[in-house]
Amino acid sequence: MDKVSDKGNVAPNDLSAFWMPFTANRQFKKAPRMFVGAKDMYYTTSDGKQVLDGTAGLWCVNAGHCRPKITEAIQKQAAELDYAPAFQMGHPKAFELANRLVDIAPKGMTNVLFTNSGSESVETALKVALAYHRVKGDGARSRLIGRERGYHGVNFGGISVGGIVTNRKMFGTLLTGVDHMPHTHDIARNAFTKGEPEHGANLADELERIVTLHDASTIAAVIVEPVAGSTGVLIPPKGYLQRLRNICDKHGILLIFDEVITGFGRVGTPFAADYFGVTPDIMVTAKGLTNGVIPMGAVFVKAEIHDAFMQGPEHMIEFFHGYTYSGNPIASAAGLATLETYREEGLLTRGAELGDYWAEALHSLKDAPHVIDIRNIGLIGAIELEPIKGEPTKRAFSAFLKAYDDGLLIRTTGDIIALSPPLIIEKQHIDEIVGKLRSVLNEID
Ligand code: PXG
Ligand code: PLP
Repeated sequence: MDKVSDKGNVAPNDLSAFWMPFTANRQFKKAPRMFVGAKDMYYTTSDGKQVLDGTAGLWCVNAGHCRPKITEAIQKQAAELDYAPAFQMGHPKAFELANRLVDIAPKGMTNVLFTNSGSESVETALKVALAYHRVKGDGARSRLIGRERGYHGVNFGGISVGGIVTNRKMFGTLLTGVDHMPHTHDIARNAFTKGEPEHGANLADELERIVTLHDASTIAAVIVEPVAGSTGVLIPPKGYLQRLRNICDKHGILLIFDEVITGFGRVGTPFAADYFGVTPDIMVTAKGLTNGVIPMGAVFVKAEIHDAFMQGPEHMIEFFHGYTYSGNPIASAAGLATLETYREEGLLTRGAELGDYWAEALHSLKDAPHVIDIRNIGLIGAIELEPIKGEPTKRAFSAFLKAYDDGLLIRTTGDIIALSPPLIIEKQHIDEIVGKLRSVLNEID
């Protein structure tokens, strides 16, 4: 294949070898979209264009791009201690990062396991939940409950509890002993709601139905995204998460929040658990932990869970799980510098300050062509489009391509446009996003 661009000196000249993730490979390779640089709110393309980042990369660059403190921390760490074995050895920054994370975590979450991605964090959380019941002598609790339209990464545990048919159907029987609750998306009753929708808290009672079917003594954990991101920003109905918490408490079931997207300020509080006032037993994070710059995830657990494992002879490994790169020094340094940047700039609560402006701006698109719903929470937004008859996803994908041409990066899933800009966003960028979206919606079929 031909060289992509004469100007972009880092653009590769052969695109065939890289089998790209979650990408229409053939379409992309015919008309590639390449980023070669980034600063704060903008990307630079290989043909020298500026593109406003409406999605914080993939929901991860919460502090904006190429932030000096993070860059310097990575450079320094790479020169000082590049790698330390993760098993039976340590290095100070991993411990320091775990402490700083516990400082900002919901009260009661006292321990952290490190991973390298959201998908690995999910697998880790599910394994902790299953093993916790075992160490407590309650090993019959082996069922896992997820939810329709849930996204929990792409590994086997995650797609088993996940609720996206395209991510599941190719891969056989998956984990057994998994059930799914219904999703909470209800446009008929909740369209154009700002923040949490009124209708649907009763859907949490479906968990009671599942408990009645299998008996609580067989159920280990329930995993949900507090706000489902990947399947198009599904905001929980008022009272729904509290109801899930109550049912889990009643039956001794662990509640896992997958905060890979909602963590680190996305909804205007450090974690969605803070926003909704509901604390899970286990909390799954990644993405914003290192501002997306170095792969890293973290799984938070309550003291009771951690402490349950700390028994038996002291020379014995307490939990047979971990990754070569758990708490990697450079990732740990990036995480510390990221948390420092969030703290200095108040980014973990900036979504609350800007949330109203963001909501009004997005909802001003209510009368634009094709729009059937708009929803928002913190600095997340979604615009749902009427699908073209017989050609689902096509309209939103055209919007994505048109927006990119116009200098705006959006994400689409199905016929939903999802927005999640870096938390350093200013009002003028919000106006730019909405202005560009209006012209995109006016122009697409
Ligand atoms: N859980 C949740 C809730 C996520 O959103 C993962 C787990 C998996 O994380 P990793 O790091 O393994 O990708 C995610 C990731 C999108 C999009 O645009 C969403 C994700 C990733 C890429 C794109 O919807 N979410
Ligand atoms: N496969 C093989 C052959 C390995 O030796 C290892 C780790 O030692 C793994 C997979 C797991 O790799 P990671 O620890 O990076 O997840």
